[in-house]
Amino acid sequence: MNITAAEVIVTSPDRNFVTLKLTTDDGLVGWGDGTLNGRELSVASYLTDHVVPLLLGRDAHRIEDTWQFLYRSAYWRRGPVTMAAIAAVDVALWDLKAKAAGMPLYQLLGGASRNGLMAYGHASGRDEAELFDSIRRHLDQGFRSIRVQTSVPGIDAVYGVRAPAGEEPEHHYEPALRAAQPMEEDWDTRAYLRHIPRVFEAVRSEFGPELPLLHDVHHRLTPIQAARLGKDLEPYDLFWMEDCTPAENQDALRLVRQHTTTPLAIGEVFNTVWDYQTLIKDQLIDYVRSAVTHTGGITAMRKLLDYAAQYQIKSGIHGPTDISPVGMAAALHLDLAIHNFGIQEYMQHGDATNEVFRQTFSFENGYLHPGHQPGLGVELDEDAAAKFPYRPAYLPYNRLKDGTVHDW
Ligand code: CS2
Ligand code: MG
Repeated sequence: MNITAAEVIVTSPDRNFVTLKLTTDDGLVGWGDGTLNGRELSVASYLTDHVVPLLLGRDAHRIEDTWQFLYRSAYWRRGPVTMAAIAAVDVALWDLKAKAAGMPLYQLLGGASRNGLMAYGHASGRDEAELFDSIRRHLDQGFRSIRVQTSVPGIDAVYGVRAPAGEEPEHHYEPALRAAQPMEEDWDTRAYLRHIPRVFEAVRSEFGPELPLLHDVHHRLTPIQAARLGKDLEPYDLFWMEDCTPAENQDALRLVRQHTTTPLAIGEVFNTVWDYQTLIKDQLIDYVRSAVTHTGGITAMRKLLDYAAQYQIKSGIHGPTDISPVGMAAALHLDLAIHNFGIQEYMQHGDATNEVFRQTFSFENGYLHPGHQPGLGVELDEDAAAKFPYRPAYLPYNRLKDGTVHDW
């Protein structure tokens, strides 16, 4: 099964996606996701200019060897662009191998370890009423676990808080602004730390003790501030507190850990197992948040999650809309096969994205399943993709009241 063609497709149905298409001499086609939100074209170039020429003529069955070849031969290891490009190749090769075997990919990873994958959805609101409505809408859609983000009095624009249904179609909420410049938001840590525990107190008293609740801090706190928030949230029994400090300093989590029993999740901006070395070995976290798409694909994620399993640390694979349905399907197959599955993020894609990426995964009663088609179960419709050309888009960023750029 030799690779005869490799092509990079950039399309922007609801947002930008970078997809690798591999074709073999058996006539099979495999798909891989290399989308890096706000920096998409760098991965497209890395693939087209530097990886595609190396793939032609290679045996598509040699997944591990291809991974090691791309990782080690480049000399320049790690980094989001490199690892997203390697992920695109790796996932496309797994798609091909599973199609050649005539099996859904999870079968090649050891078979199903469970019947379905508990997913969490994103509820948010500018005030309590909007937030409660959003939580109810998610419960009606079947979600059994909910991430809670709200506006904060004293802060004008908080990332992750969408306009209510009616003002903005829920499925079309996209955090990256399609514009030539990133949008500026503001930030006030003391206002945030005062407000968030009150929000969770209100949500618990309205929705009861059972509902798993999650919260994303988006890397905005110092270790001692994160420790305080974790402590203040303990009465509300969170499923996790995500990305509480900037991700570069693994030791920051040690201080947080010493002060709170609120479970910790981190890693959506990580690229390799090395970013987790201390966090996992010293048991400073509870959930691994990496995306298959940003961490070198299934080959690398499997090893990372097996390492985490030795320390009772579970998966919480990143699944925002900037992961394409191809990257999402890769996550679902891996989730189904591993023993230490924790939860899967599921932020539904818009209609245009679903038109470009034909999918077989299902969401029923709060549980995702990758489906039973051979391979990943996602096929890109190239005619549909061609209708949506690339448009520059940037994530917002934030500044303190005095104008200082603050941590994401
Ligand atoms: C978020 C993401 O899903 C999450 O947990 O942190 O929305 C994240 O901001 C984006 O994926 C960035 O591209
Ligand atoms: Mg996050």
